[in-house]
Amino acid sequence: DRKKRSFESRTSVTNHPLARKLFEIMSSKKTNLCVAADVTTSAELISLAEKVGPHICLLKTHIDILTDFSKETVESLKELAATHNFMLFEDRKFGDIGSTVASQYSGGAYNIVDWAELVTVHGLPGDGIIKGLMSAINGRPRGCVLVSEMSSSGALTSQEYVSGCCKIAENHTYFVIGFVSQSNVSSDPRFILLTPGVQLDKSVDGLGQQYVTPRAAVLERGADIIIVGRGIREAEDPEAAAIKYKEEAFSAYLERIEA
Ligand code: BMP
Repeated sequence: DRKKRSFESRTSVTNHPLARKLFEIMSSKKTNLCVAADVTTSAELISLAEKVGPHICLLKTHIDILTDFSKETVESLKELAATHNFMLFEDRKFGDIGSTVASQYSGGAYNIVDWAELVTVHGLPGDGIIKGLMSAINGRPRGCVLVSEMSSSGALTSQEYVSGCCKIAENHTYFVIGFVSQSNVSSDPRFILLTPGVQLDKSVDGLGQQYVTPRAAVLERGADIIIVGRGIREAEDPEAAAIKYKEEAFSAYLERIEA
């Protein structure tokens, strides 16, 4: 059962190199925190990554909200990721036919495949989307996380949709390393569950977002990794906040595997 196993022990059950890398980072850095770096300038993005870098396993970006994106932005991010041992995770939420996503992944202004080891993908189009993305990786180690459920109120992700996403993942384990989810969508220890909508002092944001605490995400919803944006970014001291969220989420994880 996924929820009962340590990240370390799950390293050996997956054959995806990036899932292994992520498990190793989580075990060695003792962190299952992903920061959502939803800022609008490269300077803010780099500064946030410097502050939270030592405390995270993943830095999640929405690269298209930057007003000043450049190649230097991703070069700096790659350097920080290497220095602090975290991975770059572009939350692109690809959602189109295979042929289109292949161009979106490897082309345009962002050339996402070049710098983001992991990306998010919707299961909605069916598994052609996986084949399309795979056609653009050119031998590089890359992977994706399927968005199986969403944190926003009124999300249309039914049980049937979730099980469809699980089938896609099971059939494409050489590319899919896990799920964005709000519940225990899979007990397969190979898959990593990432849960957004996590904040300590708020329950909603007025635009549909719904929050749970790090403990609830890990212990009640089955999250392996918590994704935190504004709870950290808008804190007076983002580094201190990152440490707090990291400790809460990692101790909940230890509690879960020891129970
Ligand atoms: P915040 O913690 O500030 O609410 O940010 C949450 C982040 O997680 C955002 O970057 C959002 O795009 C992402 N996200 C989410 O909130 N819910 C989902 O179901 C899937 C997401 O990727």
